[in-house]
Amino acid sequence: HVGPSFQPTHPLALAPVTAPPHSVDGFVREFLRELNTSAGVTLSRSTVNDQYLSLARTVRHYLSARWLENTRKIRDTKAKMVGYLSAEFLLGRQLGNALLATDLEEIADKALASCGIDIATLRAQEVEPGLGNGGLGRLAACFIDSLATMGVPCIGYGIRYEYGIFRQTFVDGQQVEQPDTWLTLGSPWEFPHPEHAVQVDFGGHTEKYTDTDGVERSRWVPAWNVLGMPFNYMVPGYQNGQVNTLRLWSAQATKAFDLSIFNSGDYAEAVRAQTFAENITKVLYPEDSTPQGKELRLQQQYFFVACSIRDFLDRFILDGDVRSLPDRVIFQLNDTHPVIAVPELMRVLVDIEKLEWEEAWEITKKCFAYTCHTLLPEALEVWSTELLGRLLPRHLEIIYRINDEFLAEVRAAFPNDEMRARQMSIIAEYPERAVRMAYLATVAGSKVNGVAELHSQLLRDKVLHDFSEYWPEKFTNVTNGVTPRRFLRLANPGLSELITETLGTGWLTDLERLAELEPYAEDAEFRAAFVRIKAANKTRLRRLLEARDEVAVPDGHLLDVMVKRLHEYKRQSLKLLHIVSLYEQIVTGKLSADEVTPRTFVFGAKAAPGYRIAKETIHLINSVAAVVNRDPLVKDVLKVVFPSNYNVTLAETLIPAADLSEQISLAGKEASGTGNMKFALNGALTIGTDDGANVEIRKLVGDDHFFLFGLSEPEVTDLQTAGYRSHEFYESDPQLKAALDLIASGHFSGGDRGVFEPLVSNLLYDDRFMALADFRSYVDTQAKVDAYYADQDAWARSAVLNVARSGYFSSDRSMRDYIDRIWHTRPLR
Ligand code: GL4
Repeated sequence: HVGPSFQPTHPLALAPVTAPPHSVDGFVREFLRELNTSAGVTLSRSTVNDQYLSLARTVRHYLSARWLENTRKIRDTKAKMVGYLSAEFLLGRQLGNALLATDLEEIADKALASCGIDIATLRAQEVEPGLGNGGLGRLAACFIDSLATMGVPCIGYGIRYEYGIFRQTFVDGQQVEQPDTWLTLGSPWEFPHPEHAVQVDFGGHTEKYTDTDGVERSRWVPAWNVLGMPFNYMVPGYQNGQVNTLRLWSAQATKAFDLSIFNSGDYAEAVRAQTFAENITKVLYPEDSTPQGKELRLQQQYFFVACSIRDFLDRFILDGDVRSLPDRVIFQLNDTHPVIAVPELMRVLVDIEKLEWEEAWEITKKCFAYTCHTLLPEALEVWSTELLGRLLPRHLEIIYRINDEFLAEVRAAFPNDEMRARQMSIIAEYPERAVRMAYLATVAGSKVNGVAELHSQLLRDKVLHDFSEYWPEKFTNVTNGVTPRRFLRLANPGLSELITETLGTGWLTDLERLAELEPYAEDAEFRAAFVRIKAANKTRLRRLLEARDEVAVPDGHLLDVMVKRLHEYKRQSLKLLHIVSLYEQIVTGKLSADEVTPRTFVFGAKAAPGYRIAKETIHLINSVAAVVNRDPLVKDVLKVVFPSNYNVTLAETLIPAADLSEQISLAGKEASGTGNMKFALNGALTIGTDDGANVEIRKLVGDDHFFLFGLSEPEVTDLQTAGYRSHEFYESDPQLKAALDLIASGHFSGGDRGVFEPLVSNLLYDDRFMALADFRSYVDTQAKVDAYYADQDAWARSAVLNVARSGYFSSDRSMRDYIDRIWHTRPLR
């Protein structure tokens, strides 16, 4: 179904398309043509949306020639590719990145200005594709940006959710979720390819049969199917003429499916069937670090990997030699969501391509590698065999056989150790019989990696201990990174310009060169320039929040920012206790307002819609904000700001303005964090625990420029073993007691003690994430922050050093590590 290849006769058709001229006039012409022919309007009658769509399509034209060329080259040279399988790609807005990649920023500015249009208005029109929850999805987007920039062939495979992460609003301080209708005003960045639709089967049963060669085989007799429709997105490298592909799948009803029902005359039933099929990619599960366990979720997972594997074979293995697959691709499993790809590839190789099981298994093991992104035991995905067997009966059979053979190996290696075999089984028996997807990924993957040094160590020591003992060489670490194109160059043009003035060009694709800024930390003039940029970024943020949320951010405050998903382990409540405590001390006269450093506390966080405590925490933050912000006693020193709907777009304005980055998870719980890197790179100082990548940030920027606090991971484990009673911390620390009591008293809930009672009780009698145990250390360290901030010069020095020493956290470096340790792929050319 790729379509006939034919010999074009027109000379123009022989050469690939060329990009429009890189000039203001060329750009204007192209833009007006788009406006007239695609949008079908004249400039004078066009809306902002018409103009935005036409601008996006114009920029697209500059990329497509390179894209087609790149894809052809990958096919012709049979280069080994990375197949990045991810249920989430949290891309953020595309326009700015595309303009940067094509070096069209100035030209587009001038071109639009000459048409009487302010490009900023059009940029603001773009709705970001929120096809992810948080760090995991954003990481995937950073990785594909880096691979394109490094010229490494990669195809990202994922899901084109019709509704991405919900739009968060607050009603009376409580989170209300609204659908994210990101597609309604047009989606100029995607190329749909209905002719490449792939059929995906579900349900039914398996049966044994004797094949024509006399071999006894299993086959799947599915009960229903849907179509996977691909939408391509260009992934441009930074000014290098490389463009990779992101292919997202959308579910549609198959013709055969509804036609038969139509023929039977049941129109309503036919339409219902269509809706049923399309439901598969309707909505992103707004769950982060907690698996949903819902049937539709498994359907999504199988749907996109089945499409992707079929697609890869059809498009890149043109000679049909599936044995060459390991030379052509390594599929990276972004957490366990795509792990059903393992039995799917086995099924394709054994049932369809008729390879022997052993050979198929050897191929499969070479084609996959697995990244684990969490340590929370409750976040590790398991699928009940009941559900899996019902939806994917053949896959369950295959998983059983993989497990049988694996356990036979384990038993041979450790005779008389049945306990070990049971612990390592891919099939869990309690509380129900279920497939442990992380174990399946570990058994099948050529490599298993964690996402920061501490996390990888804990994976080896705890979560996957038996496996790391059995296959020590399988385990490795790759510390996460972030793309400096989006999170420094686009988000912080002022700082980027200062860096370029100081170091020349080239640093943006070689971020370790930021180290050359070190000496400038001692340069008063450079520091002054840095401080001016920070102030300008704060002004930019102030204007945005005023327009976006109608909140006023005071001038001259220390800007303290905590932005990330709302989760107990991340401990927004610890931050909140600090604020309440300061407030309580000031209003009771224990602390004089002019003793505290004026601060604005900014939160940004979405809670999973079904996560009660998280939603109550949001309510409490908003309620504290309401009281604190209107109390004249703290008017000039404390302000709490919680803009709703934190997303990539808001992050791009918030992070460059921050002075202090809050990375305060309980040690051992945050696998890596990536926001922590973005803040450091933009010159915020971190207050943080020894957790995730904080450990590496602190090592690199130095203890003098990082505010460490709290229990270490081994201390957490010890305290847990000894028996943690949060109540004791409450009883023994009057400051903590006063803060909690104030919340419990109903002070922030109009006198109603019931509203936040569950939250307070949870902290007092459970406190799984030891917020109370770390309170003392946290507030003492915050006092050090205040004192240090009083010395503006010292603070600026530290901020500059944070920038200079964060080059390691470029996702380009992460990609090099994946290539060296896991993928062994090479750049094109
Ligand atoms: C996460 C981790 O929680 C986060 O620490 C990490 O930075 C990110 C990318 O590796 O992956 N895991 C899940 S689940 N969601 C995340 O954001």
